[in-house]
Amino acid sequence: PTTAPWWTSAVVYQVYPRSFADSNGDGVGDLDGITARLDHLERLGVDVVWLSPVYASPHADNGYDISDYQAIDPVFGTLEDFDRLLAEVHARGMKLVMDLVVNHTSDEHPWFVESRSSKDNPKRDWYWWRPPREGFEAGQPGAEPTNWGSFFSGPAWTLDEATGEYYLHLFDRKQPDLNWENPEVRQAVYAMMRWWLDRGVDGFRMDVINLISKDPDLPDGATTGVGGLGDGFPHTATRPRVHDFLREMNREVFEGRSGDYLTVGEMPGVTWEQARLFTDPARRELDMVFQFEHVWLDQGPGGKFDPKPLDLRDLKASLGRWQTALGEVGWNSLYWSNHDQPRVVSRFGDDGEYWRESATALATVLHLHRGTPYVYQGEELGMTNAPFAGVHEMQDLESLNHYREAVAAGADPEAVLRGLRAMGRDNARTPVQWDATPNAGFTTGRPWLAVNPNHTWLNAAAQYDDPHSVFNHYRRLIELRHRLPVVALGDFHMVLADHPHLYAYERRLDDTRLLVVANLSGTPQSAELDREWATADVVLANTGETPLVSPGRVDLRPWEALVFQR
Ligand code: TEU
Repeated sequence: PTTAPWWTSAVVYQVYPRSFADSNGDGVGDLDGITARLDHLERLGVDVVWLSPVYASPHADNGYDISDYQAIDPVFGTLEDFDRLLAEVHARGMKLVMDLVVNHTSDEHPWFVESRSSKDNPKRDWYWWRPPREGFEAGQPGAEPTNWGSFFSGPAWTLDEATGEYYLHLFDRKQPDLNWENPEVRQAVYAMMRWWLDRGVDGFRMDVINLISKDPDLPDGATTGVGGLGDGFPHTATRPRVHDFLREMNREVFEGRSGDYLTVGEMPGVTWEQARLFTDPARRELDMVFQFEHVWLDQGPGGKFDPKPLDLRDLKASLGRWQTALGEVGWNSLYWSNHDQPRVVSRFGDDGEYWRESATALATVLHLHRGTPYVYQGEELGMTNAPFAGVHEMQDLESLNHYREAVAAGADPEAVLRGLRAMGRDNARTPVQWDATPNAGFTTGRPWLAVNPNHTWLNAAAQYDDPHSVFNHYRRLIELRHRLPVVALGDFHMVLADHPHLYAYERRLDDTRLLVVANLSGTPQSAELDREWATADVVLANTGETPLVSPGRVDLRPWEALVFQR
C-alpha cells in the first residue's frame, strides 16, 4: 500500500469556471470568484481541483475552443489572478489540474488563421485540409471530403472559400481539428504543457484525447446519421497512434520532472481493453481515463437526446466489468456527472420526494468503488436539472443545433424539447447555488444562464450545519476514502448482481472488509446477507434512522444506503 500512487486515495472536484462564482458582477464566473470560494472545497475535503478551460477563447463552446493556450480569457481574469488562485489552492494543501484541449483549437487561434491563409502556408498541414470530393464542385451538397457528421450536428467539414478546400472539425466549425501526424504540432503542444507545469500546475485533464489520431486515408463512414451523414467514429476514435502520441507526450513533458502529477484522458467510446492499455503504469501513457459506457446506458434508439429509463442491472454489469478489468492493472476514474452530463439526482435518482436520500445513495455507491472519484460542482449539494421553459432559455450549441436540425427534419418540437430538458448540457451549467438570495450568491449582476429557482431551499449555506445534508454526506465519503485503505485499495466484488433495485458490493483488503448496500429505488427492499454482517459496524448511513439489520438480513428504506465494516 505504501507504494500506491497518491491519487488512489484522492478525490477530484471539477470547477466549471463560467458557473462557479462571479466576483465582478458581469454575470460570468471568474478566477477571483473561485479563489474567494476555496473554503467550500477545503471544508468538503477534496484533494484536487480540475479547472475547465479558462484560456483565451471566442466561447463558441464555452472555452473548449481556445484561441491562445497561454493566456487567460479576460472574462475570467488575468494570469496574475490565475497565479493567486494556484497559490491559494496549494496553500490549502490541494492540487490544481488544468483542462488540456488539443484535439482542436479555435478557428481564431493564430495557428489556424495562418493555416487557412493559403495552401502553401507553413502551417497548412497543422490542420486537416482536403479538396472537394472528386467529381464535385466546392460547396455543392455532398462535396465534403468524407461523409462524417460532427458531434454538434451537420457535416464534420466546412469549406473555406479563400482556398476552396475543406477543413475537418469533429465538433463545431469553430473548432478545427489539429493534425497530430505533424511533429511540429505535437512539439508546440508539449512546449505549452511544459510552460504550465513550470508555472506550478499539477497535471491535465485531456479533452477527447482518444480522438487526436485519425485514419489518414479518411474513409467514409457507415451512413446512419441525419441527412445521409456517416459515422466517422471508427476512423477517428482510439486509433493505434493515440498510444504512440501519449507515450511521446510523457517523455517530452513529464519525464525527469519530480512532482505528484495527475493525468486523466477523456475518452468517449473507449473499451475496458483499451483503457487497461492506456492506464497500465508500465506503458507510461495516462494515470486514468474517463470512459462513457455507464453514461450511455440510458440512450434510446434515437441517441443521446432520446433517453430511456436506466435498468440498474445494466449499470451494475457495466461498472462491475470495469472494476474487474482494471482491478490488477490500470485504474478507474469514477464519475456520475460533469459539465456535459445532466444532473445525476435528476437522471438516476429522484429529484422530488427522495431528493436528499437519492443524492446521497448515488454518491455512496460511486465513491466506494475502486478508482478516483470526481465530484462535479453542485453535485455535492444535490443540484438538480433546470426547469427550462423552452430552447430560448438554453445556451449550449449542442442543444440549439440539435433542435434546429431535428425540427427542420420534421420532428415534433415538443418531443425534441423533452429530450433536451432531460439530457441537455445546460442542466449542469446553471450557476452554483451558494445561498437563498436572488442570484443564489453567484453574482450581483445578471447570470449568463438562469439560476435554478430551487436555490431558495437547495443551497450551500443551508447545508453546512445540517449533519444530514448532501454536502456533509459527501464530506464523510471523502473522509472515509482518506481514512480507510480498503476504500482506496481493496478488491471489488459485486454481490446481488441480478437484483433490480439494490446495488451491493464488497471491498476487501487484508483483514478488512467493507459491504456497501444501497436501495436505488423509491420502495422498501430487503436482502439476505451473510450472518457475519449483522454484528459489523455501520460506518456510514444516509437516512439518520437506525439501520434495520438482523442476522442474515437487511431491510432498506427507499433510497437508503448503508456501509458496513468488519
Ligand atoms: O466532450 C466530448 C464528448 O464526447 C461529449 O461529452 C460532448 O460534450 C457531447 O456531449 C457529445 O454529445 C468534450 C468536452 O467535455 C465538451 O465540453 C466539449 O464540448 C467537447 O469535448 C469539445 O471540446
